Amino acid sequence: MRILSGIQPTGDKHLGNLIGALRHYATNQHLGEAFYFIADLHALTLLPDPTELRRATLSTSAMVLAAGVDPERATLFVQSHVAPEHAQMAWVLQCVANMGELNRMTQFKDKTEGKKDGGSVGLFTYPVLQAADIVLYDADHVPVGHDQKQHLELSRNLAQRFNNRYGADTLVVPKPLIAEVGGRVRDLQDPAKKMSTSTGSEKGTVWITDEPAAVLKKFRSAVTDTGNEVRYDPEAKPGIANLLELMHVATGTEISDLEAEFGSGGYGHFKTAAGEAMVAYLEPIRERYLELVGDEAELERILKQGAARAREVAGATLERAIAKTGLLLG
Ligand code: AQP
Repeated sequence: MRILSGIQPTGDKHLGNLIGALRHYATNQHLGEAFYFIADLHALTLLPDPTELRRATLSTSAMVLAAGVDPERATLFVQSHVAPEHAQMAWVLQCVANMGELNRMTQFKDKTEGKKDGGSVGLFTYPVLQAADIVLYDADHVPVGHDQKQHLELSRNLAQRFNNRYGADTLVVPKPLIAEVGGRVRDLQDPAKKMSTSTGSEKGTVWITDEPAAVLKKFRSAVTDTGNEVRYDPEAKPGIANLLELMHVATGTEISDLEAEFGSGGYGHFKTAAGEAMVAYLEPIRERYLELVGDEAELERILKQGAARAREVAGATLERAIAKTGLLLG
């Protein structure tokens, strides 16, 4: 089994990133050969400040390691360290993709809403680069949050179309790995929305690096639903269901047992308990992160080692795919 997943260096990471993606990186590295990358080419689509992009690439690497990825077991690398392979594969897949299917990508629509210039071309073709990232590593499983389901479906379609045109089994067709619980962590102030770096509310977004007091405060002021019964009902009680899922991840206690414990005790008591559980869950990750982020030389060593392994695998796949297209290999 080959697993691949990427995360953008967009500054601090939130609970959605941790629970929807990062915590699975650590567990999935034991299921097969895992490749995890810091998606700085993707981050460039929003033209971040160059100094900040460099800083965030290292800090996000530290966060992936703090979440439990072992660089001796999994390959951790920065996407731009393998840029020639990713960009070439993306070009080949852009020629296979069509405008209609890219026009349907909801994330592009969300991110360009209200923008007079319609957003960058890179943002539009972002899902094709993502497909290239995946097929280059022959990844059959891609752990992501629910928000990436549509992009994964596109990756599958592009890989299949490439294979139909150029030869069966040239590219591995990937499958998403989405956890049933925690695949969509919601904004604590607006449970109708996902917790998000770019569109979330400050009070409703819990950063992994938040101080314990800030985490507790955000949980205590979480928007809940009408009524006062702590019951898991994502349709009727999305705020409470979100908190129950978060507490389940933080403690390992089954949601039904949490319902039994907190059912009639009132929302206030439950929110405080959920916040305290999250503080305890985040504390070791936060501590490890602070330790790692201060050691740039070690981070650079790990990333260099990862890039060498990534280049080896990506280069071989690219050669195999390009040879089928009729392009003359140099
Ligand atoms: N709310 C979420 N619940 C569960 N999973 C989530 N992910 C993101 N939000 C949630 C998962 O985190 C991984 C990394 O996402 P990314 O590289 O897109 O990182 P980002 O841009 O910093 O995170 P956001 O918040 O997703 O950015 P916006 O909303 O601004 O685009 C992915 O596997 C994703 O599914």
